[in-house]
Amino acid sequence: MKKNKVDIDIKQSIKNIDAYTHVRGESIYVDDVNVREGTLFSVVFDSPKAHGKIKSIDYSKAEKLQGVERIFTYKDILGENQIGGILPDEPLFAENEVHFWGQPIALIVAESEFIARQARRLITIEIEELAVITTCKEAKEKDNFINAPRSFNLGNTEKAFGDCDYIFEGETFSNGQEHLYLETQGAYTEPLENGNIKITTSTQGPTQVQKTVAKVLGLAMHKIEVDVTRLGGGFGGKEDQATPWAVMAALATFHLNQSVKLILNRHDDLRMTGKRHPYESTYKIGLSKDLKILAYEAEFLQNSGAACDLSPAIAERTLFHATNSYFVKNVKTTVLSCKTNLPPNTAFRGFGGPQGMFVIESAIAKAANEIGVSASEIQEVNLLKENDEFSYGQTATQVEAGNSWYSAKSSFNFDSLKQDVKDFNNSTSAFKKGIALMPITFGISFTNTPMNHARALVHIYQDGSVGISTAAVEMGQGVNTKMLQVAAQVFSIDNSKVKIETTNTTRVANTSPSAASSTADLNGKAVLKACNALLERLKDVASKELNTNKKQIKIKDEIVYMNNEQTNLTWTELITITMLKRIALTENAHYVTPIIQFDKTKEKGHPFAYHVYGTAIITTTVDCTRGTYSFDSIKIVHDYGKSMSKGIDLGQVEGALAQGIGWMTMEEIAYGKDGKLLSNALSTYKVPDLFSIAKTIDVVPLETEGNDMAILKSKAVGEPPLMYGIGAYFAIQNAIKAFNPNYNFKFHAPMTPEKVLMSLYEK
Ligand code: LUZ
Ligand code: MOS
Repeated sequence: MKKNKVDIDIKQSIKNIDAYTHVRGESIYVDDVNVREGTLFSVVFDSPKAHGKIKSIDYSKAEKLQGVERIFTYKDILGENQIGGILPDEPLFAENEVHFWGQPIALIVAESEFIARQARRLITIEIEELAVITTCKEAKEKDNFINAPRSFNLGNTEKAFGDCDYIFEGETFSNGQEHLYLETQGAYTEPLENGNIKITTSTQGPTQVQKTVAKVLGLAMHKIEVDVTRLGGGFGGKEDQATPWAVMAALATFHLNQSVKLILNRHDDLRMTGKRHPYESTYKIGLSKDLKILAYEAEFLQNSGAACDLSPAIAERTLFHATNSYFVKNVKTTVLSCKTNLPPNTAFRGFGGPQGMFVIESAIAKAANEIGVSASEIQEVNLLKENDEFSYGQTATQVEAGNSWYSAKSSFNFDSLKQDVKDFNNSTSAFKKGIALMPITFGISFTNTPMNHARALVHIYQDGSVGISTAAVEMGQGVNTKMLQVAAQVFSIDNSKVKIETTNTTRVANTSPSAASSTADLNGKAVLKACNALLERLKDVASKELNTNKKQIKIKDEIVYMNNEQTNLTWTELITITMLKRIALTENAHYVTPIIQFDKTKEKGHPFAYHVYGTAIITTTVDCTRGTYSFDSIKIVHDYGKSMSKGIDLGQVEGALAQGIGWMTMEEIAYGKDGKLLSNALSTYKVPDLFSIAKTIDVVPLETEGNDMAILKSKAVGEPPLMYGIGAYFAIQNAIKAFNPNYNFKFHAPMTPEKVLMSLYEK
């Protein structure tokens, strides 16, 4: 095997094109937009109870407050009071009932946000309380589901369990996770002539906003223009849940014919928005003597919250990733989307995949502990191989599960790391170390096949500069930089000649949200297609101009070459000539992912363009007096394909890793039995900081051919590395076990210091 010790040279790779304005504080977010004179400001009045009937609401005092313009409720909606994307089960404003604490009831519009907030305190509401459900177990007992269960099956588990030498069963819990985008949800809406409305907002899904505003306001979609410059973070939290705020502001603009701003403050955002879905799951795993997993069953209870949102799609991805990087011949997995009185939970980096992977990793850890081997032995013998079948029918090809695993073990000398941990544990008692390996396999494409499309609109202006519009939303992940690279590379022009325009529904329409790690692939391929079409056109013009065959023409570094020899014709001159010949310098391209399909009636198909692989080795040290822990090192071999933007991709790996570790170890969302969010501030909700991650992080690219379905063979990188964080959970478990031989492995994430301390001294 090749040695993969190729360090990323960030200096060599392109800088994120937003870096300059970011560090100078000049990047524009929704709250930075220059507002028009007379702009009004608004706050949302939300439910102070998790479940009940609204008996009465008194707005009169609030309405009389000086500076309050108007209060909008469901009664002001001329279209449909409905924002549900998959199922129509979510009103914009509650009518007669409330289903979660923080559910929007009204929008208060005033001369200033301060006045709107004062007015909110003057509203009184009387609610007849109904029983509150916060857990999946309760919802299941009461048959409270969002939709019908889904099951993915392969082989025959019942029969296979009969052949197993070992069978283990257990329960797991993984908690939700707050997105904590730096930029909270918000929108700024402006009236245009003839009742048209322009919306500037922080959404991953501009079309979803446009469509929903049109539906709620009872207008045609062409009356609504949505514009997105960039997001201060999304992480899935703005795939669907950026929509309601834009709709509310647009509703006010529609009625008042004035500009309206709505920016949630952090408390309001934390309380009113949904998060990663908590899961309560059970598993049964069967192995042979030689540690092959012969059968695996799991039932996933997803805490969907009070409305559907994206829950069914997220539940589906849990099933897609239920066996992570392993080939299991007999699989039976079921997911139930449980309706509870929490805010509707939503997309979050990984989209249900991490929740599924945590369960099989728990099952493996449990089996290893009971059998008396290390988990890595079980992991290793079950790794996915070429042509293995996933439970959903897709055949695994270009598999890098084994490659990344063995590369990680050899590049980082796993055996000696393991020995170091052992030696350390033998020599100290107040501190213990733990080590774990975490392989990942993540499918790339929206699992809902019709969503896998994108468009690009490319203008070459007559001075030779280029403007590009796509459906891609920049949310810090660097997608605009990648789009720029594609165009600059195809035309062979300087990066400074290319501008990436805002994401706007009048320039690129009917778009899928920027999500599923697929944005650079889908939009990049569209840019590639448009630029290639323009290039062909330009080569035609050049060949005529130079009296030669088009095949002899090449453009390199803004110079036209003929037979590989430099000519006097420059890029800019060629553009001028093309313009004078009245040939179009604009192209619009549409890209759809080929091959993919999925049949939900059979639960079989080929849903993913390709998979991303990798393996992490995580080492932790637990302070056995305090229950605190730190991570000594995280060493990763990651499958980037042929990375086109190494610095950006490394940033994605590091950021996702931090977020995964946060989810697994410290971020503890807490709701009271009454459905009130208790972890409602950063004083009670701890997210990773610089010290929480690891003293050293090494990320080594796996040298592979890349994949043709990936943009320039540079594989999707947004979500997959989050799941390396799952290894942190198991490293901690192993350290606890080294201290307390009586410890019974628990699979209840996050593994907070409090839980670690209890576990260290458990009898
Ligand atoms: N969003 C979505 C996603 O709508 N469909 C998906 O398959 C998906 N996967 C990951 C993240 N967001
Ligand atoms: Mo998503 S979790 O918005 O890619």
